[in-house]
Amino acid sequence: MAGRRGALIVLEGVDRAGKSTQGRRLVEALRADGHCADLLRFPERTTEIGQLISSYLVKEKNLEDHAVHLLFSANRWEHVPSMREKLHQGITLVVDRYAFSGVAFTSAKENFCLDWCKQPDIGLPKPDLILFLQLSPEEAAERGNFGNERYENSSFQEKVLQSFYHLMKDKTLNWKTMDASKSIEDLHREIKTVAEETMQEVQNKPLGELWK
Ligand code: DGP
Ligand code: NA
Ligand code: NA
Repeated sequence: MAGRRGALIVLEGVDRAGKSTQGRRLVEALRADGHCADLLRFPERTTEIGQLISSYLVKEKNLEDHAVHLLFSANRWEHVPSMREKLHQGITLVVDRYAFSGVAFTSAKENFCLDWCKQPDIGLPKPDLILFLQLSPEEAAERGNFGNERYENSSFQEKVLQSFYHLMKDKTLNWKTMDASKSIEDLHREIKTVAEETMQEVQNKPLGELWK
């Protein structure tokens, strides 16, 4: 059936900005309004590649930095066939982290340039909307301590944030910065409004390819 496609909506932002909560709330609200919507998250830890990534994040395993970058990317690529299929069936996908986290986290390490980091994710389905949940390091700190996973420390997260700001300068992508210091409810309402606008706009437009 030729028809309207779903939108690809990505949530990005620093730790504790509320991406996972907002992703869940958005999918619930869209479904309640009669839309078809699914929630995805990356890394998706349940696949074999995802389990490797998970053991790296919980520090059970050490992996070389380039190798781990490629694993995160492979974890996204292994989901592309099902993502494309769902989008073309008219299902909107809400994705908790995507290639932008991939680039921001690896490029925050010593000796990694943004350009190298982008290469393996070139050609992924291009998001129709990227919501950047903005929260200052001070406000994030008020929401509790970091966990014990790799990357969960403030000096690294500050570098990650700078990489995100750099990626957000790309005007070929539809970035929207959202103030994540608002209440869960207020932020949810704003996110739902922009998500619905995007779903309307893209339904007859082809899905793009990222960074191509
Ligand atoms: P989360 O499950 O959303 O808390 O993400 C796990 C951690 O992995 C988090 O610190 C962000 C980081 N991360 C997510 N995607 C990537 C990626 O593609 N590359 C790297 N290096 N780190 C990532
Ligand atoms: Na985390
Ligand atoms: Na994630």
